[in-house]
Amino acid sequence: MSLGAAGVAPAQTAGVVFKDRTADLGLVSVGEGACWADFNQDGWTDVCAGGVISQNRAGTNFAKVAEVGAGVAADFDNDGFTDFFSWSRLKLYRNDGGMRFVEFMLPQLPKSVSRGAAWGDFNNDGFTDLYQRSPSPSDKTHQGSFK
Ligand SMILES: [Ca+2]
Ligand SMILES: [Ca+2]
Repeated sequence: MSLGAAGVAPAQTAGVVFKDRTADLGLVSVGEGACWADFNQDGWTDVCAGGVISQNRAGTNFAKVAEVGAGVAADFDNDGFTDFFSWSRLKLYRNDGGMRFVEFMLPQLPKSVSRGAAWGDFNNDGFTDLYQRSPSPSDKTHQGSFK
């Protein structure tokens, strides 16, 4: 077996084959970014791709749930349901009980085009904070309860 430049065997060496099943499973693959989370806590990992959150229906296909734009997912209010921040729309969507996403008011955001975001508990208070990336020096970090 030969190893690549990084010392890792290529996928085909291990017999792993990836097949594009995007359209077969009812998904759209346009837009920027994607994320996976079990938004309705049914044990099946759901997906947000092409700006659409889609529910995994027992591994057989996906059903569109909400159009939310490109973004990142995290449970910002610690209720057990994964929420979603759309950096392309500059909106926070609270997951209301599983598969309903309701816009949640954020503090005033910089009036600019966002280029991404990330979640993390930056101040270690147990609440997930939000970092919003923009091309200006007004990058913002929003903390905890968003009050
Ligand atoms: Ca699920
Ligand atoms: Ca939540």
